[in-house]
Amino acid sequence: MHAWPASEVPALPGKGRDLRIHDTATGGRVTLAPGPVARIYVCGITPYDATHMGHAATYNAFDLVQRVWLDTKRQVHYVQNVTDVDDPLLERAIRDGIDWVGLAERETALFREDMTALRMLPPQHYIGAVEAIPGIIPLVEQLRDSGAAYELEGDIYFSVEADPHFGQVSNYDTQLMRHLSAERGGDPDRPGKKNPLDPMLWMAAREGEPSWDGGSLGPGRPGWHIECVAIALDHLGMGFDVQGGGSDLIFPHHEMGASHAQTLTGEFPMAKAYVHAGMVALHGEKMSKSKGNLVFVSRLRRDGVDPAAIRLALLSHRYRDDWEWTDQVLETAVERLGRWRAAVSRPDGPSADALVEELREALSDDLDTPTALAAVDRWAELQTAEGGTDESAPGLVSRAVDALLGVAL
Ligand code: 5CA
Ligand code: ZN
Repeated sequence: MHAWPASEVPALPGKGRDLRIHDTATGGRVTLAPGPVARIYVCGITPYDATHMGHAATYNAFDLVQRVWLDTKRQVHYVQNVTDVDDPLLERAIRDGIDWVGLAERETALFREDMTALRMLPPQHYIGAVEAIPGIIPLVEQLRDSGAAYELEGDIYFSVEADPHFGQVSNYDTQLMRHLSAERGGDPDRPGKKNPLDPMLWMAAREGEPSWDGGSLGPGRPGWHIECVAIALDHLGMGFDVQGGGSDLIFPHHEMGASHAQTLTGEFPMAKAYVHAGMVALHGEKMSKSKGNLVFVSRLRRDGVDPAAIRLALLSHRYRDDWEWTDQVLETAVERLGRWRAAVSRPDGPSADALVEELREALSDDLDTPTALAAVDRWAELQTAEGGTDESAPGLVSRAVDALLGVAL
């Protein structure tokens, strides 16, 4: 699949700091020191509805990870998937009486537009589940042939016992894992499974549902976790730097994905850090396509809201926190954007060298965006109150805010 156009990332004087980030697996901060090419996989959308603020907040967090790496003069190898065949997508297509392929294409196209408008850097590899199927089949065969997977009425399940490190991404207890498995696409109560938590790798063809020739697996379609593993291993290999997504992906998705990959390769860990963004809520409940309590990026754009203000609204919260979207969050961002734009539109101003370092320090400190915004606020206030004589300052602030925060002033 094609991704979306990249906005330019201005180069800043000096060099950024290495990223210290919270790793779910170890439960603490890790300092990431990637090689010259940092590798990141971020779970993409299931395209059955438009991009909402929760999605945008999560992609914003991983965009910042890349901007910090780029500022350390590294290259970034970024891979993202599109879950363009899965139960929720098929169910929505049936509910609306439309073709599931058309639905996925339409919503993926809208996602690309939203990401472009928000200045999110595009992945180098943007891969759909459907196009990944030829690479998924041999992995499932390998797991089955090595005894790490088994058949149940034509479906193929991964045996969580095959991975000695199973459980080390989420560190959740069995009861919680079982509960979340039932809630998030698993089937812990299905009779005949070796372990209730075992996830499906290959689902045998169902009447009225799309299916693909799976060779020795028989006709069917892939499970959710193996989709991301096949794409990540194909394009990044083991031991990549960051596996990213929202906190609702910790279990089962990222736990199972890590176990699949570790069992397939015999290597550990799949990712050096498992990074998870908090959940954005609306009216007290997690924004979710299934509940329908949504604020869409595209709707705000249609209503004339500047995408830079949407981005500032996302940045005003720390990525790991759960937070609530309100009109006030957006109003504050619109107002801040106005102040910043006025401040950089002058021909000169107070020196911005210290500000660049403050931004670097805040972002390298587990993406502390509230502190980063407060630093720009202070420079803008000083500009308004006293001004300054540094002719390079307004341009430097614009470039730094663009390069490090993805906001075009
Ligand atoms: N296709 C899978 C990942 S392989 C999927 O989870 N798709 S999704 O469309 O449901 O979500 C896309 C991304 O947005 C995921 O990282 C998910 O964790 C994140 N996300 C979904 N809802 C919210 C929310 N309310 N707040 C923050 N992030 C969210
Ligand atoms: Zn995924």
